[in-house]
Amino acid sequence: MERTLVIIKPDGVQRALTGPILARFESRGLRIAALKFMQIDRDLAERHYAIHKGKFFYEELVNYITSGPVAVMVLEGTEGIRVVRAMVGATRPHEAAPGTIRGDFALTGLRNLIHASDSPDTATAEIDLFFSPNEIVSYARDIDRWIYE
Ligand SMILES: Nc1nc2c(ncn2[C@@H]2O[C@H](COP(=O)(O)OP(=O)(O)O)[C@@H](O)[C@H]2O)c(=O)[nH]1
Ligand SMILES: [Mg+2]
Repeated sequence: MERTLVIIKPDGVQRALTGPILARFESRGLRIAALKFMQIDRDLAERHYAIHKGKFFYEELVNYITSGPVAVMVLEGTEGIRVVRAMVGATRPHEAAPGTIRGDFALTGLRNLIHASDSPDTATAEIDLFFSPNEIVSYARDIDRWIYE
């Protein structure tokens, strides 16, 4: 069982794609361990995107992620980090494969709808940044026995 952090970015919320995107993860079998709707402030954005500080697109990136409300969640499942990244698709929407979230719902530029952790280390750090331990729920669903052998 691996946990990963997903953010439906401001363009995803504004385009009313929060539900359709979340539905894909649920349909795949991933389990929601935490979920909140919020507006990211500049301080949190800078901490979340610290790895990109100094890059030419950093300012634009911070402005983008703080430009409107977002849906933030922790998802869990077998190989959760890799599975979710594969479902998200390539960073540039026009390069994202059909069948991926970006490849099905986004077209151009870097308004790419969604963030997902890219490694176990970043997943741990990002989950920590957005959720306190008591906001993350451990539980089993009745359907899990039909998903997990
Ligand atoms: N404006 C601009 N934004 C970028 C560029 N590269 C990446 N970004 C943004 O920064 C985010 C983080 O970049 P990265 O970690 O490489 O991509 P991701 O993990 O696929 O989201 C991307 O999702 C984009 O929103 C760029 O060249 N220009
Ligand atoms: Mg990234």
